[in-house]
Amino acid sequence: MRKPWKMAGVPGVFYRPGAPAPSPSRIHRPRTRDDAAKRPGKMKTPLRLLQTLALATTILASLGPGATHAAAPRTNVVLILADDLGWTDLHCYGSHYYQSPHLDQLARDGVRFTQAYSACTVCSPSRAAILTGKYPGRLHITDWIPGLPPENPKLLVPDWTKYLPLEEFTLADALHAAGYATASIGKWHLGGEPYYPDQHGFDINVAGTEASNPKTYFAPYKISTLPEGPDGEYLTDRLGLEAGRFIEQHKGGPFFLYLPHFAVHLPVQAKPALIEKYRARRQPGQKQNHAGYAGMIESMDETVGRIRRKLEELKLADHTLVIFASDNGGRVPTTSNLPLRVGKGSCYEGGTRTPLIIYWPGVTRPGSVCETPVIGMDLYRTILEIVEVKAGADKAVDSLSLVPLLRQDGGLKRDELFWHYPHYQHYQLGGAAPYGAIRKGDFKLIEFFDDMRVELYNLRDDIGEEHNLASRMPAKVEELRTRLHNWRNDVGAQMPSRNPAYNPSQPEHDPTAKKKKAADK
Ligand SMILES: [Ca+2]
Repeated sequence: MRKPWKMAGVPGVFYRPGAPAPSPSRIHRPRTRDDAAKRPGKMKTPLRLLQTLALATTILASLGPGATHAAAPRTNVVLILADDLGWTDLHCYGSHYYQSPHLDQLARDGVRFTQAYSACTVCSPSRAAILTGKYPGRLHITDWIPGLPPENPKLLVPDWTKYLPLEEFTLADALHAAGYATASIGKWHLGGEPYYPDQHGFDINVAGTEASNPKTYFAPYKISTLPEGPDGEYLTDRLGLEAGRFIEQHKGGPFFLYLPHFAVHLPVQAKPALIEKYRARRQPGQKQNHAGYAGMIESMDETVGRIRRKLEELKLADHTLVIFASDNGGRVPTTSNLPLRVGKGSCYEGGTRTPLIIYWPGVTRPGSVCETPVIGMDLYRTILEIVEVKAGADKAVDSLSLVPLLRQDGGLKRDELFWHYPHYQHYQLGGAAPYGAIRKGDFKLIEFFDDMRVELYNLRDDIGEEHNLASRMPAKVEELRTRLHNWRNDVGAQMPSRNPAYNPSQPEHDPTAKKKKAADK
């Protein structure tokens, strides 16, 4: 029988939402020699059991109304982030080539969002946005770190921030302060060692560094924050194992597991058996047909299955929130994001529309689909509201809780989203020149900073952004452009400047220089 003063040591038992967990001293009646004399020894009899339960009830009552539901375990959080996984890269999002049975199951259990966006078309800004609940434009973290400017650009990129400042109060900081064990297992890419996850509210950092991708997915990895695995071990499998280990160690809860996979970022390297499997699945005319990439998706999907099995085994599944997202659109031509236009690094939907699946046990209706536009920052307030931790009004200012959508009892008080990318993606197929964009209702306006031209699309009728309506709808252009400019002023977004050394007789960049190639295995 657990003694009442030991119950205080069980995280969450006496927790009240919005307040720190009471210290053991608050409920631990000091033991005296007199007490010891009265104590009849080990509590074996039903009478002693009833007496102990009565005492526990009295203690709970003394803690006030917030403690009445305190016996329920606090909700754990598992946030799995894929890298560069495109909108149609899962079977449950329409792929007929890639297989993702565990994520498909997660979608059957929870809510699948069809208009979820990343806050940026590349890695670091999107991750910073999720972790801070702020737009990249506000953070001044607007490109992947450190970025790669072209040789002869018309515009010079602003002096942007190449790390996640320690002053930022991250999602992990918030959960850690509320008593959560916190782990970042996987890619970080938000600055060097002074800005690693352990400086941002995470108790544990496994494999997180300033690097944008692993040199190789097969051990030896040579990642300074990851103890080396046996030769040939596969990195995605390893991260899944580390995640399982963390859950096991913190099964008493509550915990926050942030699992930002390196997959499916370059280099494209999959396990040989999976490459063989997907080579055999190729059909003529398929837009998605990269066997190595398919194998990477399957391995990542398998970690989702392993984690969910672990949660079941440990009887944690009914109070563990599971979220799956991607940090930007799929890279072309490795994959195809059709019907969306191009992919990662572009200003079009292929660059920022991503999968998002949320499973909140007991709340989300199995197999639901949500078509409301949402964005990466929203995860911050969504998670905190679900786990009943308050976020101050000055925190996560660009984040909106998705709880009304998850409960299906309301909408969002917002009909516009913004993107700000004062950089170049000259090395990416279909990549962007400096731009800003707004989506308001069904319309999306893109403004290109080199000459301030605009493009306007109606996404409801034209999801592939093939028909630029700007010349036909000047009033709509003006409305959205004014809103976009006002937003930029409000958040203090940095703009690029004219490059006095720009040579118009030369191309802005040499397309063959520093070209990134996928290793087609
Ligand atoms: Ca990425």
